[in-house]
Amino acid sequence: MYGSNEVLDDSERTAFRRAEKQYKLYYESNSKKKKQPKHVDLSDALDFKNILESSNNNREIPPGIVPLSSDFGHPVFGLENRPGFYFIPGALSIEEQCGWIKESLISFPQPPNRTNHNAFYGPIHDLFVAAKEKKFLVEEESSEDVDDVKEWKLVEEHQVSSRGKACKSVPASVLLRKLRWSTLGLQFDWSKAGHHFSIRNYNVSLPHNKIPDALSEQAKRMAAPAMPNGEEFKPEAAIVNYFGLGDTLGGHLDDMEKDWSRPIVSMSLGCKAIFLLGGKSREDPPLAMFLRSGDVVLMAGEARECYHGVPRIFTDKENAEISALELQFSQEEDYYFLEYIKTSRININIRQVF
Ligand SMILES: O=C(O)CCC(=O)C(=O)O
Repeated sequence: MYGSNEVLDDSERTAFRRAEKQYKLYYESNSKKKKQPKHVDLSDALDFKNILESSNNNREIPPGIVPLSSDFGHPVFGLENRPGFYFIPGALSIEEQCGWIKESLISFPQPPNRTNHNAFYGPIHDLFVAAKEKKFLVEEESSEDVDDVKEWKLVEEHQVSSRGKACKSVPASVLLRKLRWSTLGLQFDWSKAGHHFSIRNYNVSLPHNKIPDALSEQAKRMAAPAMPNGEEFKPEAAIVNYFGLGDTLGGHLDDMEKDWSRPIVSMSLGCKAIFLLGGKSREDPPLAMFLRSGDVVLMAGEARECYHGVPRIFTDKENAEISALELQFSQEEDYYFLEYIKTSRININIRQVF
């Protein structure tokens, strides 16, 4: 997935790329004051919150949107020309959203789960707590008999200066900000990703824990509208994507799982985003839609062959739409979660691999 983002052959010429550029965050170049984001026309983006409201009030809904009758307990919408795509607006309660945000910051990035920081720093334990406690990750003096093996260790702030100027260090809070992904369950190997003929796949020999039971149960419940009657979704792997201001997820396919009839269950948390759902070719103009905290998207069957990505997240007060989350976190008096999520979005996508 991340490998395919890097493929720049079709640069700006495809319809998908043009849509990404349309929604991406750019700043006004001649703004004398504080950096001003360029205005983006959002009028074409599908808004399932409005669509749900219209549907609940028997008002007309946009053409091509299909309310799906189900005994699921939440309204579910499909798209006429994208069979296998399901949108469940507001599927997660505010408590569930807060719970998954906390897990995504505290326990999901814990080893043996891997994160984008592994390649450089090796496994880091308790990054969120370390950031909260203003700790630093410092490079250990390499022992003489082990060439080129660098070890990094979390230490208190006051211990950094005592190590001398030559000692490399980075605040844990910076690493938390730069956390871009963590992988749960079967580990995805993107070590070879990043070039055209990348050999990226699940690597079953990498040490891993099972998907946590509670996440597995949540995913099974959410997957139901896309599952054949009587069959149960088997969560085996998950990727947690963390987005800060300006972060994007380029158009890609998730094609490493064996059975594409099984859905990918994708949960949105935190700041609102624009999701682009294209077709089977990057030349197909994608549909843009808002993803809010608590929304769940399922992609199964034909929809698994469709390019998709996230060109924008909104962190400003007006557009982020996280007031319910802010209220919940402020009641819990854990301001560090609140501070993080105010300018972030988290996506957890859960997959059946085999
Ligand atoms: O962030 C999202 O909502 C989409 C995530 C996604 O497309 C993926 O991880 O494959």
